Order: sequence, then structure tokens, then C-alpha cells
Amino acid sequence: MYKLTNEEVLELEKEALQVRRNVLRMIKASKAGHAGGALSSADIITALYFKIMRVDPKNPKWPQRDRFVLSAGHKCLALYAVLAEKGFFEKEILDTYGKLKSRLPGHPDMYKIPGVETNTGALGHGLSIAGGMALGVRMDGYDSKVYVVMGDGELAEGSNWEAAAACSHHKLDNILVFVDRNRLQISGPTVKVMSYEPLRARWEAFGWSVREIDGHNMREIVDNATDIPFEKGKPSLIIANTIKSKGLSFAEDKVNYHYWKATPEEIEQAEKDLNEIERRLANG
Ligand SMILES: Cc1ncc(C[n+]2csc(CCOP(=O)(O)OP(=O)(O)O)c2C)c(N)n1
Ligand SMILES: [Mg+2]
Repeated sequence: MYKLTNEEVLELEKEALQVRRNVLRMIKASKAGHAGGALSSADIITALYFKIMRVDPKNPKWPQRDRFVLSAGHKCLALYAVLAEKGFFEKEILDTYGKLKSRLPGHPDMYKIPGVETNTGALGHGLSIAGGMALGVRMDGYDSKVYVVMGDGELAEGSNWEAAAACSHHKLDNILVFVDRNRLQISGPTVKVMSYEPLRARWEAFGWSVREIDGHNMREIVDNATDIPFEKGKPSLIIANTIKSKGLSFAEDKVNYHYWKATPEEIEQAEKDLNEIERRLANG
């Protein structure tokens, strides 16, 4: 387990703010995008790339690297924002989001931009791919880990549960899944659209070791994500309680910002909201 100092917590929070600014930069370029789920998972993905994962932006295919699979591919604004911040590609590319021939499509494409490990977007496939990666690196004798972010609405895809059983069967204790539990999906609250409660008990019944955290708390994210496997021989899963559109005062926890068609007034307000976070962080 890695314990962050207070300075490191602040540093990560500042990185996450910059990541949110990058998300807004892409929304400004395209006037629309899947902002809600990107902003609920932004803190987790920032912590993974800046404190937890072993990756090298200069050598993105390094065999011994850790892998990241964004199973809920529509959250890709967060992934692009982090990859740009980490130096996988130039930030100017963010301004092409939503434009014809952009290297940043509406769902991640591993053939277009370095750092994207696999194509996702059709929900329910990331865990199968990640399980294969975890098995593969183990067979190659690497101590690499595989990190996954799934949506809570995504869990309604039945294929996830085959993958969950397979990861447990193969004792893949080098895999860590975050469920971005913002309690909303595209068309409403997850419990109303298709309930998978009790979430924790279901994953445990599939042989996973489960913890629950505040998915916006850097200390809780890093403490737990650097403590895997939670149990030897079992895959690990974190239920991360989050808020959809976290950081935008007018959009937090609102289902209609799943796909944000941004008005100029909203963009102005979003900039004010992020400036306010910056002011708070500057005061320590
Ligand atoms: C197989 C499949 N079915 C439907 C969709 C359409 N879709 C895109 S996002 C989404 C909701 C996902 O909800 P959740 O996993 O909770 O992610 P969040 O909206 O919270 O980011 C749906 C149904 C899809 N991308 N793939
Ligand atoms: Mg959700």
C-alpha cells in the first residue's frame, strides 16, 4: 500500500483539475460530448496514470507496462485528457475532438492514438479483454497489472458476468476493476433501468475481493489501488462511489448531461466552476 503525503494529495488534485480543463477544452472544440461519465471517473483515471500505473509515454508498447482498459468507452474524454496530460500525445490534438478525421474519436481507438490499449465503446467487452491481458502477462512472466474502469450501468451487459467468472476461475489476482458507481446511466438511475444491487454481494459471489470507496478521494483511491491483490488468488474490485459530471455545478448528478450539448452560457459557467476549484486548491 502506498500512503500519499498531504503534498502528493494536493498535487494529484491539481492534476485532476487540469484533466477536467482538458475535458472542457474538447467539449469547447466539438460543442458536445459524453462529459458526465468522463467527469465521474476523472479522479480515478488521473490517480491511476499519475501515481499507480507503471507506464512510459515515450515507450507506450513497453511489454512490462501496466495496462489500462476503459471498458465504458464513452468516458473517453477522461482518458484522452489524462493521456495528453501525461505526454502520450500533444495537447493541441485535444482541439480536434469531434472534428472530421480527428485522432480522438467518440470512443477510443488503439490504432489512432498512443496509450489506448484497446478499442471499446460497445459496453460489456472490456472485462473480457482485460482478463485476457491479465492472463497473457502472467504467462509471459511479467508482474504487470491490469486496471479497468467500468460503468455501473454497463454491468447490465451479461457478457461482464461471464468475464467475471473467468477472471475468478483463472485466479487473476493481477487485475483491478473500478466500478464508477455514479448511479446513473444513459436513460436514468441504474436501479430503475436495470438493477444489479446488491452490487458488492454479487461480485463477491463471483469470487472477487471487493472494497468500497469515495471515488473522488485521492487518498482512498491510491491507498486501495496500490494494495492489490486484496486477497491472494482473487481478482480485486473497487466500488467507487462517484458523482456524474463532478465539478460542474449545473450538471452534477443530472442524467441529461450524460451527453452534454454545451451552450455558450454553460461553457462559461463550467470555466467559472473550474476556476473556483483552482482557487480552493491554491489555498491548500
Ligand atoms: C452494448 C451497448 N449498448 C448500449 C450502449 C449505449 N450506451 C452508451 S453509454 C450508456 C450508459 C452507460 O451507463 P454507465 O455504465 O453507468 O456509464 P455512465 O453513463 O455513468 O458514464 C449506454 C447504454 C453502448 N454503448 N453499448
Ligand atoms: Mg453510471
